Amino acid sequence: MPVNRNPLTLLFLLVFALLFASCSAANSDNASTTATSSVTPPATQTLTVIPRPQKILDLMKARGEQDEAKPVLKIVSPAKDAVINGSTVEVKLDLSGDLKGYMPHKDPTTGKGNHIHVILDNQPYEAYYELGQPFELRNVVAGKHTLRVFPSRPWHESYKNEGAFQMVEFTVKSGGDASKPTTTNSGQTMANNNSGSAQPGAREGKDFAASAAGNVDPAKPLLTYSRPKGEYKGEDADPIMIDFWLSGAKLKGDGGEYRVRYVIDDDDAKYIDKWEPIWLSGWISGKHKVRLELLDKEGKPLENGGYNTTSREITVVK
Ligand SMILES: [Cu+2]
Repeated sequence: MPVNRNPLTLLFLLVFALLFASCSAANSDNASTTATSSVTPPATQTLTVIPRPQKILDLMKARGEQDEAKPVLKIVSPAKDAVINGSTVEVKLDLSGDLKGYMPHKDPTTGKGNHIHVILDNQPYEAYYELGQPFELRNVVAGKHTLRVFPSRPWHESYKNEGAFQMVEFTVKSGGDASKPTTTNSGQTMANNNSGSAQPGAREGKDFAASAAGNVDPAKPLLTYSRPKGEYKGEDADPIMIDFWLSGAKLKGDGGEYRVRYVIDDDDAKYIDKWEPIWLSGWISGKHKVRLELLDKEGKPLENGGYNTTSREITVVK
């Protein structure tokens, strides 16, 4: 009784086989390996350094003189070596210098704008837009911390003039620990409880993961990792900019003796010899590791509190 069905099944199989054969035939045109299976080989990523994208050149043109500004940032709070009680640290900054119209502000329609990169210890930076109100570092654990700040553009490229970067060390006492015996009155407890959850429309701020200051010597060469970070989607994912702040060191191509080495995933190391952003094109979807290191004239990593070698994981969604 299955006799009747057989020709149909055979026909189906034949059509399927033909389809499959034509598929693998087409595939074998651009596949470099054996065409014995239809499994897609793992995609490899080849990154190339490309010039500053036209999109950014256009933005710069529309901004007028802003990109020639020489913004100077001062950390008003926390003061150098300040001791702060409680887990919320208010950051207040003073912006001065030759601004040429540069002013941090988030455009409510685009969600973009000039902003300050705020870095607690060696964590990924947070963006701070409205300097009229303090920025809150929330949930900061007890101990010694560093804060680093520098002005940035809407596309996250930092200003690299003298005075743009500032770093302070401060200490948090009994930060973030709600189980600590409270010797103060209920007002103190209220304040603690409120600090964790910001009311909508309130101050800019961020809950921070537990971290501690590196043993940094501000007089020694210091590389501050800025970009890339987080997730890159669609047209933002190609190219992706690498950008960092450099203090107390000049790179080879700028008349100094230092180099910056970067390693993406497990690729060969590449070098940056001029202090400017680079744009890398050719990212494939998925998670990637980006490592930035400052090297001395012997080509060895220059240690400074652990900050001069920084790895970040980013996600590319195409
Ligand atoms: Cu930014």
